[in-house]
Amino acid sequence: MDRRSFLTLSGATLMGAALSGTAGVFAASGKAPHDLKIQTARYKFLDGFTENMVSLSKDAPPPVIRMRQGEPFAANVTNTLAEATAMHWHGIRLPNKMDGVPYLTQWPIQQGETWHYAYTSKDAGTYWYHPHCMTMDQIARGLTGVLIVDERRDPDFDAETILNLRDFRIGEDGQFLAFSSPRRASRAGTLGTVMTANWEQNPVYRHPPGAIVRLRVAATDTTRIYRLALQGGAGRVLAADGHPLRAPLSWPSPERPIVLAPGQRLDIALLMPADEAQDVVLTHMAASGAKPLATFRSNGTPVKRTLGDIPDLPANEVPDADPASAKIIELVFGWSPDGLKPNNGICGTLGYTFWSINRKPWPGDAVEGIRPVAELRLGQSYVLRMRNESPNAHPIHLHGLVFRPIRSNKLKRASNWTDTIVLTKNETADVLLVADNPGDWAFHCHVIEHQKTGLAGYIRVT
Ligand SMILES: [Cu+2]
Repeated sequence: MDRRSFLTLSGATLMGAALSGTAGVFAASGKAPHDLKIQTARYKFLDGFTENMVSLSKDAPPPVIRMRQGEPFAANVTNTLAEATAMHWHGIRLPNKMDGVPYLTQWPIQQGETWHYAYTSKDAGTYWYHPHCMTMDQIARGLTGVLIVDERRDPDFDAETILNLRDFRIGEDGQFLAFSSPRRASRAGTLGTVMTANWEQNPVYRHPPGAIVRLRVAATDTTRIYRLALQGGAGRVLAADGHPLRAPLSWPSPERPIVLAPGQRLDIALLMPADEAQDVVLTHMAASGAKPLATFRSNGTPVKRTLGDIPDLPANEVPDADPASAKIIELVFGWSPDGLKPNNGICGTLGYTFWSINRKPWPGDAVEGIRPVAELRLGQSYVLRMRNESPNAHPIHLHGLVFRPIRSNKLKRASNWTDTIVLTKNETADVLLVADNPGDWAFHCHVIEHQKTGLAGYIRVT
């Protein structure tokens, strides 16, 4: 691989985060950078250890990373794996060169190399981080963590539980099964075999009776689209995909679960039962029945709170678009033309394409001359008219910008800011945004098998 040959790939500037000796990047940051070392790990899900996992330590899930709204954050990401990687900070509206997308915003981080990331999040909320190179393998093997941007002033909750929801695809011997197959990649994707929250099966978290708990839930699985319900508690949904709600969402009940697709997050205020030893259970409402994901048990000295004590979260400062002047851009998600083989770059390929945006499958990483699927003018308002012409659901994720749905031919959607919208079968949804962040922004399905078999592209803002 000749790195220099990719210099012409896009208009993105590949400066600012060089491979070594970039102390200057941290000049604006008063704090020491986090040292994140991507490494192989092992963990006990079943009887024995599952080997060949990927995390940031040798025997634990990737940690929750916290930063404060409006304050600089920096991380040194070191790759100790024998394959390339790159780190993406999902949902954060950051400078393009910090976005962690190989060939679009940076070089892949090769074995033994360190990449420096530094940015300041203007938004508070619940986000997550994951690799954007060798994505199928490294996410399936464990490398997904929750990223929290705390509000400038801490809201008044009694407690907090952070849940990283995901599956692992392991066999009875505790070792990984194949993460993908062509048959499933061309349909809904390959599901895992063990459902976890924070790498545990139905962990129990204890909170005082009557306490108001902030639940932060992130769906970081490669494939599973959760239908979440809380059984036995009361409360209010506060935020979706990092952003406090503009339009209310109903309480996630077994009758009306909330869909949470790969990449999406929810912040929920849960009022614990007033009595001791009562359980509230977060469940996935699968077609085959309710699957418990995590349990919240009232335990300890009671806190006598009511629903009226739930604090409101301050809105993030997202510029609202002007629907009257918004230009419409049409995007179609569907099958790919036959016979196209993706380029086998160092960031991984499944070897075939099934999916496309506007009939063009992503031709593989490190291909020169790939055009953006849309070119937006900085500061201009747009409607992205997104049409899913397939029978499968696609959580479509846009980096660097947020948008809100304003119309759908199938669903009544709350018009909340998001970075990931789940398009259902044959749905056409209009979303509104202001192109307020310059750069080349990755735009793809977050079912990783769909992303890696063609359902990917990028949107250019200049
Ligand atoms: Cu998809």
